Amino acid sequence: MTHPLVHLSPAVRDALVRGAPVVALESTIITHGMPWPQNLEMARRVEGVVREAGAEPATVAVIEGRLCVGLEDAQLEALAQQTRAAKLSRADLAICMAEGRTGATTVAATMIAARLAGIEVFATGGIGGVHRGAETSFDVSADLQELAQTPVTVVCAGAKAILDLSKTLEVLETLGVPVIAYGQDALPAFWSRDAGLRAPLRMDSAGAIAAAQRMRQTLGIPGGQLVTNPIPAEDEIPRSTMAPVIAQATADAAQHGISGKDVTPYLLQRIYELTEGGSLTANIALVLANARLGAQIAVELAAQPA
Ligand code: PSU
Ligand code: MN
Repeated sequence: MTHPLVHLSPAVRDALVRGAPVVALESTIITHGMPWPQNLEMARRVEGVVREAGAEPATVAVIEGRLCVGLEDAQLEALAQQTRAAKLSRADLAICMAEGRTGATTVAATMIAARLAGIEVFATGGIGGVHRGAETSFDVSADLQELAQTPVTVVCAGAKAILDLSKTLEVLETLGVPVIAYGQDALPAFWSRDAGLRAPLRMDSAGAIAAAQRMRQTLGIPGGQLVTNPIPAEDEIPRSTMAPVIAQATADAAQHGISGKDVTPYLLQRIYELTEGGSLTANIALVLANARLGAQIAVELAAQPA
């Protein structure tokens, strides 16, 4: 079930062999999404939350060419301190491995690794999507294509509010990706619970999400599901507070000529500065909530074998 080139940690291997629930976790959020040392603290707490909810966490990264699914704590710590880890999406994964380098996986690359390992659920903060101004920049994240192809349910807090959320929804619809709001009608917008847009689909339980994934599999429809889980109310930053901050960060990125893979990390860092750390506190809270829901879905999937 697991591809021979995937290096499983002993705990993840044991869980997969037993058919126990496993949740994949990405690492770009550690190396390119949050500053040291909060990134390490977040990564450890996320793993703890997954375990508490009855599943095994499997953080994914390429370490000296090895595609690792499940990291030991020392590996997690070393990665969190890496300042030169590459940001790996679908386009870069194989090259990083072939050259024996170290890199952190984005949503797209983590989905690929999860599929190769036989893991069906993945929890993160926010996915990439269609950037503002994409009509001229053509900046559309490879995460969207991956959701259309790779059969993994991804739990996030909505597409990051730095994106053009309406265009992101349109592309996901074109690609046939179900976008499910968890427990509410509105699409969540990462730091805020409501993007001001209605989500295409709504589901209210982990069991229903798991059953939908099984049905998709039975019908032979490729690709995954996107579950958007609103940030807990007590941790949210209202949309009206974030709007000018995002506008400022976006303008700064344009002024500095930031493009390609650097756009998302630049915006997240700039928003962290502009909110004096407030965006990071919210970001950590929403990742923890997503890890919990991801684990609940993994538990349901394990109880509903294919
Ligand atoms: N959300 C965050 N922090 C991040 C990312 C998302 O809060 O660092 C990362 C994810 O790994 C996502 C990637 O897959 O940004 C998208 O990058 P791009 O827009 O270049 O595809
Ligand atoms: Mn991009």
